[in-house]
Amino acid sequence: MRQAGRCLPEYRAVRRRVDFVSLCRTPELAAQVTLQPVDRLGVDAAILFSDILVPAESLGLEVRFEPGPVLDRPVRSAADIDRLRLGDPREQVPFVYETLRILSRELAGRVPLIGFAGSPFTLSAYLVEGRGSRLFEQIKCLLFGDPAAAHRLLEKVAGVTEEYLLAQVEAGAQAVQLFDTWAGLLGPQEYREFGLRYVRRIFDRLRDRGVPLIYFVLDAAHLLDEIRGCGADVVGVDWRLDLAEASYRLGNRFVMQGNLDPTVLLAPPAQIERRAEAILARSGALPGHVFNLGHGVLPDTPVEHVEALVRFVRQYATS
Ligand code: 1CP
Repeated sequence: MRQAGRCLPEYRAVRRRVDFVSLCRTPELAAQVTLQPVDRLGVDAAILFSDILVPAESLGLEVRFEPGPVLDRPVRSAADIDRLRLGDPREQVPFVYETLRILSRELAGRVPLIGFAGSPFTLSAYLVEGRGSRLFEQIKCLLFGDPAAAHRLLEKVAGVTEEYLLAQVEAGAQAVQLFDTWAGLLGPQEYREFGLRYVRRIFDRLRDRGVPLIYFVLDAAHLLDEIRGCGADVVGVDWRLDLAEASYRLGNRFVMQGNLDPTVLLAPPAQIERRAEAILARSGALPGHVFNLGHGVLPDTPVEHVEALVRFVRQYATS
């Protein structure tokens, strides 16, 4: 459950002392907050504490967080794209790998450790827009206005992302997840051209590393035929889709991850259990199921509600 830490008082206590970027860059602290949701909530996996914008540093870009990512100098022109350098993330963001090494030691197999990155399209959407956006018009202007330059950008971002993830596996990540949060803004044809092919390339490169490959796409209903060819082992979707129907449309060849609406966690526990049960009751027909939220935990979520959900899912799974 990504960003689960944000609803924890112990995470907020750490954040009162250090800003988000310093937290990501300080391996002992990043490892500490990675473990908080595992210890407090009893979830089945630990997800590296970092952000999808962290590897932007490997391309020579500066990012601030307020709390969402902001680039004061976004990538807008063909010249900006050609200026991006292709650094080795092991040298540019060594703290990510140190955090993973500390975590593999401390977890010692207690729960699997998941590394992650943004997809080339989703990361590029932030690099070009300069911040979060509802429609991400700037990246779309680039795709439609200068497709050749867009491909040069996606190519560079995919190259850095590939290395970034390979090095995470070398440092101890036991599964990797690619977040394609904004792919749903594309139509199927544009997704095939600017999204899917770079995702596929990354998963192809990681396949022989022997770790499960997870692909999360928000708002994916119109892209399922394409996503079938993504090359991952697990596909995560949000609550807008029925898991069994999504699995069928994906050819029943993926373990499915998801897909409780995180807003449900604001309702009383009895209602949370009702909604979670509806998902679990249908999961028997799936090739495999990783119960999760359909998107990140909302910051105002009461911790007791998340605890109640984890207890309920665990009980259901063993009953
Ligand atoms: O559990 C964890 O905390 C793991 C670490 C994690 C992950 C996996 C963070 C920490 N961010 C992410 C991924 C991420 N970051 C995504 C993909 C998520 C998904 O689709 O499920 C995206 C789109 C981002 C970009 C981002 N960073 C946002 C989104 C808002 C926007 O403006 O578009 C935000 C709020 C951030 C900052 C951030 N990242 C992570 C945290 C805990 C925070 C909040 C910082 C704070 O207030 O402490």
